[in-house]
Amino acid sequence: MIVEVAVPKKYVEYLDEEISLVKTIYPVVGNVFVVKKPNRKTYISATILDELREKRFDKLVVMDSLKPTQIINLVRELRKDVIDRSMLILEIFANHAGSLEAKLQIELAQLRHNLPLIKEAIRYAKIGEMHGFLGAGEYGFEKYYFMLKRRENKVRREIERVRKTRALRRERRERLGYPHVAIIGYTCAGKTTLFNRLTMLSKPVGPEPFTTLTPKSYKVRFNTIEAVVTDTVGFIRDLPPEVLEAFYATLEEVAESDLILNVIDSSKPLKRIIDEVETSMSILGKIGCRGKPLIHVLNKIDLVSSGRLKEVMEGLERALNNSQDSIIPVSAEKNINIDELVLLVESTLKRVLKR
Ligand SMILES: Nc1nc2c(ncn2[C@@H]2O[C@H](COP(=O)(O)OP(=O)(O)O)[C@@H](O)[C@H]2O)c(=O)[nH]1
Ligand SMILES: [Mg+2]
Repeated sequence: MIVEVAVPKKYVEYLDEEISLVKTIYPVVGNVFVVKKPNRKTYISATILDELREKRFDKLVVMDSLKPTQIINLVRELRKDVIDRSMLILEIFANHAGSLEAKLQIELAQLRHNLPLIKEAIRYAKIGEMHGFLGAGEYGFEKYYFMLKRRENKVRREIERVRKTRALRRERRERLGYPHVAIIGYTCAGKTTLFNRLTMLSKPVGPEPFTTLTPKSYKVRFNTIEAVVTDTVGFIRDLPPEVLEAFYATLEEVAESDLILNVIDSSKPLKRIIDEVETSMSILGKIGCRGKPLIHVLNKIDLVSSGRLKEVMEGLERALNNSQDSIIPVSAEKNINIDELVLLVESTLKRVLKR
């Protein structure tokens, strides 16, 4: 599957991150083009639409929030699937979601996003022309709409029910007997690279004992201690409001962890590093993680000079003033200082387990 990607001008300085978000779901990215001035009807200008018609691709990903009419018009113009940034982010969440509640919250957000689209589609007379739109398949759009509406009500009731049993699940997890380490951080910080680096140290275990956890969890040995490590969805810059509830639901794993590794890209400008760390800490506070053991993993040190690293470490320490959190510089990719990180995780977990 080839996707073409439209990025609004406001995200040009974060192009790498935006493309990396797309690639987590669609590894083959064709062309990326910048939209300078979105157009009301189709978001993308007529000129670019003409260019797109000449190209071979399967899906258009627009990294912005589109109105239902804009999506429908694009689908009609291009006869291809079109998704916007919210839909992409919900797919990323769905890939990471482990708990039933997170899955339901994500489905609810997807339904809420799709219902107005279908309503809009119903307004068009020639609905039959819409190319594979939203997988309506054999259902008429009306029928499809009411089916999704019923599903929405059901999901809402399920969420209520699941919330009541949350405490029960937590207990069950504790009985698994391993401490839990959650890897968080912004897009592209190197969470997955670190996760892979850590899991390389251990034999992967079958998914079966961890079915209550996310699909991205592995058992890792930190010298004398074994722990379950989860590669979380982490933080995405500029989250659309309609996905916030689903986002918080995916963070449940973090809230229930015994130790958090906050991965930071040390090659970013210091101001951005500090802004992101501050936002991360405030989100963690909101989900009840204040005071939970936390290690800031300053990643990608292979890309920065020692002088700059010192500057970043000091800046970060100032920003985190009098917090108990440790800071450790590493390179997950170049395998620098990972042994020290393993030791630090081991000693921190020992302390946690004694409590
Ligand atoms: N130079 C360098 N690149 C890294 C390092 N760790 C990760 N990367 C690169 O950063 C990009 C994002 O990494 P990824 O693990 O997917 O980030 P995630 O979005 O936080 O999961 C990838 O291109 C990695 O190869 C590192 O220590 N040094
Ligand atoms: Mg990742």
